[in-house]
Amino acid sequence: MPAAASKRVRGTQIRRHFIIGNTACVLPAPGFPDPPPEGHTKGWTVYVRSLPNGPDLSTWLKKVQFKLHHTYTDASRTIEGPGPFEVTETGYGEFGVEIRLYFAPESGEKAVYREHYLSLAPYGSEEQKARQEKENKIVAEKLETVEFNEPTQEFYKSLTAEEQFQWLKVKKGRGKGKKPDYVFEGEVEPTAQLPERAQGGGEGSLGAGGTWSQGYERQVVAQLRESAGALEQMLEEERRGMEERKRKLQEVGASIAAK
Ligand code: SLL
Repeated sequence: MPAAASKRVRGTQIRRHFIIGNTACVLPAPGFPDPPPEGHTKGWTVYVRSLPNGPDLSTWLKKVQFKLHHTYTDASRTIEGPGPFEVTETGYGEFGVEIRLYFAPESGEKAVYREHYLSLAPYGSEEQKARQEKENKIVAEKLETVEFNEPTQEFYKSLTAEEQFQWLKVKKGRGKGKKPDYVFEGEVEPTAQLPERAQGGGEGSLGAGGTWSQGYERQVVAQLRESAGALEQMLEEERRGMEERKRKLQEVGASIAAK
């Protein structure tokens, strides 16, 4: 049962981006049973993860339930915090994994539902497909968001605490009697926001070294706007056609009445 909700921080929203996705490979492959189970041609891992430079999602995510296809024994797999929140399996077919996210008890928030459709086959351009085949690795990820509206005071405290960035730090120079000196790895400043530019893969590229960025987010938004524009145009043409039909109908009506 969730703990009694403490006072809420009025007028405050805290948003968290995170990743839901899967990797897949053709069997046999390292890390999977060899020979594979009868009829199983693919190995895969479905996961819920922090952004590469983002705060640790186990701050707010306490349990994940993955519901697999009913052909699996024990189709419901529950992973407790701090994770890693992932399930690795072998199989032959794609299906939608039902994912339930459970929040920290002090949040007073109800569990939320997400779905991830497993991608087991190469996708994208011919070049991308060729690379996925060569590396025997498919990565299919999407960016997800949760928003905590007026979080409880206790939850707000952990969502704004420094500890959630601890996982991005590497221990350095642990001398005798010295406290470990933590430094951030890589060049990107840790932040709860998406980075301005993608690391590695360049603007708008994902998987294989590319990461989520504000640049990529802008590109997705621009594409959506473009589609909305095209739809609006189609609607406008429909509207014009309708007016035309209406006018003709009236003409017919008028000529019948005149007879
Ligand atoms: C469908 N996409 O249309 C298919 C279902 C089945 C997934 C995919 C093996 C499970 C097992 C497996 O890959 N199941 O043998 O444990 O319904």
